[in-house]
Amino acid sequence: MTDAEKYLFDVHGYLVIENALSPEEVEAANAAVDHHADEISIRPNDLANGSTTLRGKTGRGDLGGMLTWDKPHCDVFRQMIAHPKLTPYLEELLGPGFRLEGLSMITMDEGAEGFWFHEGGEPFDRSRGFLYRNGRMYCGMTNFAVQLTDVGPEDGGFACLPGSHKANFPCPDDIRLYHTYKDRIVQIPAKAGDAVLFVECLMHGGLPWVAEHQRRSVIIRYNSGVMGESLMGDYTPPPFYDELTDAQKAVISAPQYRREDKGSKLYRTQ
Ligand SMILES: O=C(O)CCC(=O)C(=O)O
Repeated sequence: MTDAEKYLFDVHGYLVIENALSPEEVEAANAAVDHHADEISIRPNDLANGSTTLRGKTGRGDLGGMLTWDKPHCDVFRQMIAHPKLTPYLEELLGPGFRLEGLSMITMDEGAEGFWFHEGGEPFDRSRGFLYRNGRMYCGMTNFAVQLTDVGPEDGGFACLPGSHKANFPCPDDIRLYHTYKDRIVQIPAKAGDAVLFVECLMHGGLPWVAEHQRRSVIIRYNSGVMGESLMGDYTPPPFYDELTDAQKAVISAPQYRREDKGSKLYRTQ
């Protein structure tokens, strides 16, 4: 992560990583989604949560299970979970031993509703926080929205209030519902293959999708190795675990403590 990227992520709570996927990876992911298009489940048009400015004609689409799809369709999604263009950001923000907490996809067709603005720095959430301490950032849940289709500046889709990951006061509901101070909310344009990195405690949501082409964003969630939000009961590796590379296995792990370099040789003798 460059100094400029650290500065921008600290100030805004998000960053656009251009060309995270190659054109071949984007093509493979879109072909896989096309093949599984009948599995996209259209939500019941309720994410606007009563907002008159976020409502749409239809619900957005959700798709999951990509890591378990038959080959070759699963391959590019398995590459994404430990992608060399993306893991350096996770190492910086989550530290060694970061864990995958989920991979799913959002689709939006023209007229699909937006998503009310949720999360934000207040109240502080142990699993979804953001801290700066002793020269580095410490994040809780941290996500990539990997774009499989272009997102133009007026298209809609992922939007946020930059800097809200550091909020100290509760956000008023009329701002969350996009009824007031709309000019403070930023919709993030990106090209197919770009990844929007954002910390979950950034207040974020979605604007209604107005473009003619389908929005396709792969949402990949991680947390530090000690957090286990998406884990219930005993940890069981997924059935496809043995098919993964070592780097991919490393992110599919039970919560664990990995001691970071604490600077003193005394720690290394224990
Ligand atoms: O990208 C969007 O439409 C909203 C995503 C979102 O709210 C989330 O990932 O929590």
